[in-house]
Amino acid sequence: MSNIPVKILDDIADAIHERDNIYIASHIQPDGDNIGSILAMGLALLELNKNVFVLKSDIIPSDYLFLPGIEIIKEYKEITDLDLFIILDCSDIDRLGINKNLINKANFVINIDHHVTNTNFGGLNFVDSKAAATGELVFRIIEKLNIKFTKEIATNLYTAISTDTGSFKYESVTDKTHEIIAKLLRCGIDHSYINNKLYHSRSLERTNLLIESFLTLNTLADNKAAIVKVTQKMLNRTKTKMEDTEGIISFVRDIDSVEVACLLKEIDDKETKVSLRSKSYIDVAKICEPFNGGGHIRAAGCTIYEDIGTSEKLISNILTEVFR
Ligand SMILES: [Mn+2]
Repeated sequence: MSNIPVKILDDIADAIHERDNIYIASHIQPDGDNIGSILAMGLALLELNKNVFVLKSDIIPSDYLFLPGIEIIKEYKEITDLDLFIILDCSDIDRLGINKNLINKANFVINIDHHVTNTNFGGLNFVDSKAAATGELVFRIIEKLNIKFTKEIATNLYTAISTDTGSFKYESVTDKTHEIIAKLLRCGIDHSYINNKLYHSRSLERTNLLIESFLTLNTLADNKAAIVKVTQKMLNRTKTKMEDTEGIISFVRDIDSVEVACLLKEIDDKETKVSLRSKSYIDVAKICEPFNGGGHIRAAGCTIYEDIGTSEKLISNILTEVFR
């Protein structure tokens, strides 16, 4: 996290104080930073007695259903007085999914994010690519607004930061990250319970999917790159859903020789989702660029509109080139 100019925090605080009907949303295919950040922000603004609407843009993975306040994430049929739209952890408008059109209805938009690829689409843009998680930026805003960090808010922020840093292991983690976490621990959160919920709760079905996917493990470039696949057939056999692939890719990256891990997900016979992770020196966001994807240096993704076999060949060729 870089040193944050005081002005942006003041401007955001002013914008929030001036407005009453506040909508909050994040990207499709939600992860822990997304859900933890919108919940923390939503719960904090409720403390200010604002009319707060936390918008659902996609299915919430079951891992996060334990989060306090999860019931405030809802779909709203009719949205009229949109004084302020706060968008969190979302690099561009398209990633808002069904909530994308609300951008035009909103009187004012605040964009808070840490993706390098953020398009600065807001009236106010608080974009810090050095932040390890959007949760760190939400922490700063809640602190600026002088809102008490309740146990519920702190649990959501801990989840946001922990999940986006691989449990504080990634190089994006700074001394400031740990200072924030220390403050959250002082709010009385049960971090052992949170960690059990987040990282030690894999169902047997999901474990079977992990095993099946690893049977497809393919390495290239002197084992510096590794690819695993998940097909619709595997999901059927193991009685799982595509969101149950969450976490598989980190097992691929854990292989000692691997710098780039790749997970290919068969959406249908003309669509493959690609997730990429790197360990220490390859910029995987760059690899996704030709396919209109993006993300972070160490975690990125894209969609290839080909069958999974063809997609594997395309990605394999690029990875071979990258390590040549
Ligand atoms: Mn994030």
